[in-house]
Amino acid sequence: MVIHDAVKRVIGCLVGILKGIVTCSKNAGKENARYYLIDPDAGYSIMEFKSPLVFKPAEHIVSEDFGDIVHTADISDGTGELDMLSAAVGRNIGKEIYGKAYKGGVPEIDAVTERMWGAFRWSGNLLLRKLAYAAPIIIRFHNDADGSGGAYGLYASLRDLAGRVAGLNYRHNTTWIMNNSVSYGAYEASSDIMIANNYECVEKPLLIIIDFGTSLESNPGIELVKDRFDVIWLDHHPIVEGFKGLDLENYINPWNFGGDSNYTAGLLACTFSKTFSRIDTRDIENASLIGDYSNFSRPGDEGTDISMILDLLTSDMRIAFGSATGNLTPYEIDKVISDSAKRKELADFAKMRLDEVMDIALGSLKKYNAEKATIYMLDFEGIRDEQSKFPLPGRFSSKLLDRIIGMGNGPAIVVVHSGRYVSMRVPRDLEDKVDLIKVVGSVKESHEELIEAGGGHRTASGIKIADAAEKSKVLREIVSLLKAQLAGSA
Ligand SMILES: [Mn+2]
Repeated sequence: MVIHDAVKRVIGCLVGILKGIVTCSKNAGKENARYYLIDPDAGYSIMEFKSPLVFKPAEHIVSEDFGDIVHTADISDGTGELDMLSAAVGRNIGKEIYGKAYKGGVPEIDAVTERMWGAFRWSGNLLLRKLAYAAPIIIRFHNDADGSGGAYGLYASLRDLAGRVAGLNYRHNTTWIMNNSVSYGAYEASSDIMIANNYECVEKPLLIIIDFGTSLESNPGIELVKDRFDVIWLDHHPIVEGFKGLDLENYINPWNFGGDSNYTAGLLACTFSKTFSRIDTRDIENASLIGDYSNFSRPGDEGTDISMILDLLTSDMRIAFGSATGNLTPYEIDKVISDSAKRKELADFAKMRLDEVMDIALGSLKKYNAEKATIYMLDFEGIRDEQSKFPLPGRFSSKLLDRIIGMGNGPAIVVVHSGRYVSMRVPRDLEDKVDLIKVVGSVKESHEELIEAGGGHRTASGIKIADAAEKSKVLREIVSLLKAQLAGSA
């Protein structure tokens, strides 16, 4: 290798040799600076080192003192070598991507997977390229069993990949963020941009979204990140007209491939991961399917306890970890799931707590008679333990509907509200009469200033009210819209 216009930066002594092209830096110039480098002559394995010297992406360096901390280096412009490096990385990544679509054995799921496989492979390639260059990767997932299950499935698959291929290590610059709302707004986008600003890289940073954001409230966030990041958006919510995420290159939603919300985001993330890892994630998939009441769920089967645990952990980490830390990551989930004693303890606790809250709730319901169904309303505030957020109203409303229907008093719809949040659930056999997406749409239209956000599925939706003082107005409106739909007059 010939070094053109070589510059030498010297401040230290000589130990060994490190050479290659700088692909990425974190906190360059600061005390905790880290650099990532690929030596094209040594395959595509990334190397991490610290240095008080400042290196720019694409610089070709030959260091003579590689002892972890680089103090001396010959530096040349490696821009011309980047294309060759990129091609080599592409070839190596290609070997890790499975050509044939994964089959889990459920024909309806496998048919949708087959149609998505091309999109999965494209996105899988993109993810592995980011790993190869140690580019920053931000993974945001919805804070429920489905979203966190998806993140955990992806994590487990990435861990498997890293164990097999040294150059593709997710640990370098990956950030996991639990998203406490269903939209990807300007706030989320701005904080992701701030994270990415700590890095300088020859590759764009990557943003992965799991199980949220397919509504208009995400448009401002998408506008902010669409040029700054590559984005892989995995969701299964019905797509709202005017949603700008559809223009993203890697927007994958089963609704666009002949599937629907039953193909949950957790299942989607696990199956996407099958492009580069074939570890068994069926228990996590089932946890996600149970969490989102999918037709494909197998309650009682392996993963049932994981679903319950994920419900608990995403609502309240304090119970499991004894601290008030807010951000749940797959590392914490893994600590619980892989410890069988802890796993059983938490699943039992969650079940006990849920039964307790259910008993109180059943004694606190309001009832509204409508044609063909009864509408049940629950003020959830004060029913839960003040200290614990478990169960969250959205999750609880699904379980409440199940229980009420199980009591055999005929068709039912539930509306659970807590603070500024309203959660609604409709059973599948009323699906052709009631459409919650329309209910939410009408409420947004008639009370635009009162609604901060709203959306969801046909049979499961939520609304966030801007001012809690106006909640009764919104609740009255919801009940009258539901009655009208049930009567067939809306
Ligand atoms: Mn979901």
